[in-house]
Amino acid sequence: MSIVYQKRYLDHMLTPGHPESPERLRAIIAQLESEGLFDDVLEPTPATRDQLLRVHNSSYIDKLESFGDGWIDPDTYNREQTFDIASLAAGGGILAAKEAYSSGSTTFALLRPPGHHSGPGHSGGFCFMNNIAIAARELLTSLSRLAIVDFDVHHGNGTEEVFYDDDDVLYISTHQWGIFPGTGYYTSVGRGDGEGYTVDIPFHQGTGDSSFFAAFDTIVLPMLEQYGPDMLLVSIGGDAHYLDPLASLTLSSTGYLSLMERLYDFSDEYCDGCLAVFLEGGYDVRVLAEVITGSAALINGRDLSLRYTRVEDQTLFGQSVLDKVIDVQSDYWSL
Ligand code: OKP
Ligand code: ZN
Repeated sequence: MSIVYQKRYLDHMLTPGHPESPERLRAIIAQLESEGLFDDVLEPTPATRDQLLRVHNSSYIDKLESFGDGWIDPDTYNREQTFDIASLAAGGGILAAKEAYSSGSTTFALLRPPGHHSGPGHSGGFCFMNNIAIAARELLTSLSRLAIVDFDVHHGNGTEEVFYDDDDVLYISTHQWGIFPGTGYYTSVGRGDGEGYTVDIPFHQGTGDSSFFAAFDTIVLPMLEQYGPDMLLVSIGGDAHYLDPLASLTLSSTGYLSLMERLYDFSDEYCDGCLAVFLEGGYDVRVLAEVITGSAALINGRDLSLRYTRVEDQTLFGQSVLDKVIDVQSDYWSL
């Protein structure tokens, strides 16, 4: 397992007191260090313009580069240094993806700014460049199909937009319905060649562990097995946790680890161990540190003792949503 990280990610700041703060990465790294899991660290270089151009259009790249200080969208504040740090985050994603693929192992891309709300021509929700999409496009120059599982609490509208017409990337997102960015309908299935290769699972507030396990066991993993990607990429956010201040799904830390174990086991069995995990959101820094460190420990065959594990939810509250997704997606997958 290796970690991709650059100290410069800490220099990225939105507005004072903003939840997407440098403290998020500081907390993760402190806990990884205390568990002896911050030894194998790879330092990225910035993504090149050609690499960015595989996802973003040139007018948007020019806009980012010259924007200066100000709100680039209602939720996202740009600064002089943003373009350089965002390029370094995109480069970190590329490095994590290539390293995982060439070594047949897991990598964690501990990046700021995050990426999954940024599309070809826009920023959004604290994201400037779509790190996971840029990394996926880079990998697709040498392999043929990829899957992206995005279980940040927010819909990864940027990632979905990038691959909506494509059959060489299967995009699957679980998210909370009714919050930012407002997309991620269970009826969204992709378009043209991409029809059947987008999957949205929009849970209602209050949905927790048991419903996520059912989603993974009856939808996500069967689809991944049927699709057979060369490699698995994951967008993880700590914000689907019950303690997150920005959203209202109720995964526990135990739930997170159990989901990560399923994704790791899949990559081990079907992708020769190639798995790259990208950090997106997560705004309670103690929780974020716990779920990322816990995931890294798990992949190293260790069992971290967890603090934020409120009694396991067994309500299957989200089953009616899963039924709708299964109904729609059964045109494309055997579920
Ligand atoms: C980024 B990531 C209403 C509130 C918008 C933006 C949330 C961005 C989340 N304008 N909040 O996916 O964690
Ligand atoms: Zn999020």
